[in-house]
Amino acid sequence: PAIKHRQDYRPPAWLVPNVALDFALDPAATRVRARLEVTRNGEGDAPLRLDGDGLTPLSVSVDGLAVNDWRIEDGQLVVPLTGDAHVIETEVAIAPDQNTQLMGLYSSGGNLCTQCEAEGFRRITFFPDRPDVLATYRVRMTADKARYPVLLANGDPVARGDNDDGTHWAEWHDPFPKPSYLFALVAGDLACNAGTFTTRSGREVQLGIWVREGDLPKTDHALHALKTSMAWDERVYGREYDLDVFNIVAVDDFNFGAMENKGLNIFNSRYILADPDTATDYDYDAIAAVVAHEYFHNWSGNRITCRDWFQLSLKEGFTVFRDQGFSADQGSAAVKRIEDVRGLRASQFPEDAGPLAHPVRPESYLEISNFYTSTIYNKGAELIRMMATILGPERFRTACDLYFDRFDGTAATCENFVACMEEGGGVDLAQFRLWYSQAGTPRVSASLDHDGGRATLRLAQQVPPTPGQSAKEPMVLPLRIRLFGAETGQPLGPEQLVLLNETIETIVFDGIAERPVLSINRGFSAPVTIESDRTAADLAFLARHDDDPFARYEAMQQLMLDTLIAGAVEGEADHRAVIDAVADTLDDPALDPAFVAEAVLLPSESFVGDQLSIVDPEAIYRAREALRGDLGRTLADRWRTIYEANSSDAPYAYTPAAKGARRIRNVALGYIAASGASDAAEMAFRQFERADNMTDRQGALSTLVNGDSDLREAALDIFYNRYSGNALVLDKWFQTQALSTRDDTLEAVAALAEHPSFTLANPNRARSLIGAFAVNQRAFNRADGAGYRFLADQLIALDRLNPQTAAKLLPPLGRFRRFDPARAALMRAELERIVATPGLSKDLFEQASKSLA
Ligand code: HT7
Ligand code: ZN
Repeated sequence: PAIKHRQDYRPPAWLVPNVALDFALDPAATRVRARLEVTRNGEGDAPLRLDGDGLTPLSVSVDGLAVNDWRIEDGQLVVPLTGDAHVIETEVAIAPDQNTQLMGLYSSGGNLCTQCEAEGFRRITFFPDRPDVLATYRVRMTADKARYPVLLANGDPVARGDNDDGTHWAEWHDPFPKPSYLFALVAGDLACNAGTFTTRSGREVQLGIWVREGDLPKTDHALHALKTSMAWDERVYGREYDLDVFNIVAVDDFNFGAMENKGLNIFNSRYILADPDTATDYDYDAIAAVVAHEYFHNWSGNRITCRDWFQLSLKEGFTVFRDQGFSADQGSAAVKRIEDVRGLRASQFPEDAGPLAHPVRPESYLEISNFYTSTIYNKGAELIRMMATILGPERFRTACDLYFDRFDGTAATCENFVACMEEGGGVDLAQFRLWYSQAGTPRVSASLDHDGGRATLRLAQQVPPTPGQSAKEPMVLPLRIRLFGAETGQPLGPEQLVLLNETIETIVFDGIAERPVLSINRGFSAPVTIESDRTAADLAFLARHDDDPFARYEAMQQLMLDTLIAGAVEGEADHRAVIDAVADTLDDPALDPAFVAEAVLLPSESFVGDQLSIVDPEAIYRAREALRGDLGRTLADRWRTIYEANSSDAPYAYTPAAKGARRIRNVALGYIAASGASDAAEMAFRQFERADNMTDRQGALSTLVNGDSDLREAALDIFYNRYSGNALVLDKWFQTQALSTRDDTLEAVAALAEHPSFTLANPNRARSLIGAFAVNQRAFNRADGAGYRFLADQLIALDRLNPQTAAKLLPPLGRFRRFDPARAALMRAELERIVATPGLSKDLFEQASKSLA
């Protein structure tokens, strides 16, 4: 298969200003007729090339006359054309019921829906399926009325009617030119939670959240989040919605979280449906964030789209940055930042340090679906955040306005965005652009000397080599820095923004009488790793005194990390500094419980492993369990007090205060269990039984599944029976077991893969068991290699159904360079087995072969 290179971009030879589509919908055989008005773009006599994937034309006509001088080349329909403007009509037949890849037009839960990003439209009809071909769409669809009473597409409804044969039809028109990846239609038996939103210029928008009738009571949170997002984008970015209709449809089978199709978002139902009995606080937060994300794409993605897929982070990085800002404004900004950084470190940092590392603007790809990565999304968002930090809020807003005004209605590039930041912000970002082209997480070493009233900070940066990029230039790293007096605990001067842009730099602070302690990368102002010479005492000091909540959290994490590494490497460690710092944090009445809950959580086993050149999963697990146990026992009274103080008989409320109480309470329960207390399982089971909400029920279940009490099986059975009709909650049942720390987790997971409720055909279910197991560091990396074999078997089976989902689950196998030779050989062998599998998709082939390279 052909590798695509960013440098090979050429403008399209033909444009398609207008397209009309006519669907005769049927799950077994849908007929699609397409009428394309095409115009030559520039000079030359290139034939018209229309992308197709698995399509065979039933007919082709040019300017109303059937032609037969067309040919199929690599799936493309090639039509010789003599003039500069023509009308091309094609007809194809497709089978949504057979579409297990969930790309193009497919069936989910008896309804028909589409997913076209990135290259799914070519599975529906022949078209120049590239994001820089913008067309207005007119869509007509006909379907059986009893089976598909609701017919939706992009834009505004134009007309509808009934036919004599039991079918009905609807026509939709989207006046905004859009790329094919934003096309959508839905035909189904759906109910609507309807609302309205009046834009700041006074236009009333009809909002609809479409779901199965029985799920209607679970849609209020999503509808509320949508309205809140619309108001937020007007207030914070000055962006108003532009159509009269905004519909969201929830489907159960979906490869991703959601899709921002113009005026018709299609969502994975897990990011729409919520009620206290079935959704956790985490789910509620995620629903609001994803609803906001997709809505914000209307400007950052739809009104301004990407010129080519190498520019994907233009829309995704910016939109993640926007949704992070939205979520921060809904509750605790500090906790949101901590969660985002934890997510970045859990997925993007390992990606950047492994065989699949790539720049935020990649140079090449085999399969674009493999590039919907944490680097494109989350590191991309960090790049925008750094530019916002460098510009400051007002100039950043001016620069965003410039970008939206200048590129509205076009397909733009990352370079266009940075140029607007430069022009609108009045700054030079020449060197900053390296963030788009250089992969790898920069490492900054920081050492602070103090001598005779002068503090000298020495900073050095290093960007590690990554595949295809052995030598790196120094980058611009915006580091928010402040010094604190070690005796007084007071800040020694204001915070400074240091733009580190050399390999080595020295910064001098004069008039520093007291020994200073360094607070650096406050708010995680740059997505880098800091290595400093701060002692355990310095870190403990910052954990108590730093006035930046993120830096306070970070100091605590570093202290914990150093202790865990010592424990893993040396077999034992002194836990006192961590225990004292945790005790002080628990005792500080000024702190928000939600923040405390984050601050007292130990770094994950995987994050500890990421700091070591060779990961010893057993040693890390033992060191972490030892520290958890010690914290649990030494602070036993505090955990119980916190547990009781944050218990309440009040009914579930999704408020910041109630969420914070549930969070700290469940963290306390975890420590009580870790202490080995004899009543821990009873406590957890009591919570499990009495809970009126999924946050507490799942929190209790997660504690129980790690143990061996009889109550474990009882709770799992109760949970399964209670929710056997609810797919999203059953996913939690599978996932919780796959994440268990027990020795027999692999055997349990293998048995669950044979469970009647398990299927690889549903991506949520596959991810909940297979995906969760593969990130369970100890269980997956069992010394006998059985975890690797299990994952490879599952991926090979899944690849036959859904290559995209299979490819997304492969990366844990590619981490073999970080493990001992015996494990590394076992992992490599499984990767080689995958690559050698006949009929492998290019999705899985690309991930596996790059992992081996
Ligand atoms: N822009 C959307 C990406 C997406 C996607 C990509 C590949 C395969 C299936 C997909 N479904 C949605 C989601 C987003 O970032 O908003
Ligand atoms: Zn997105």
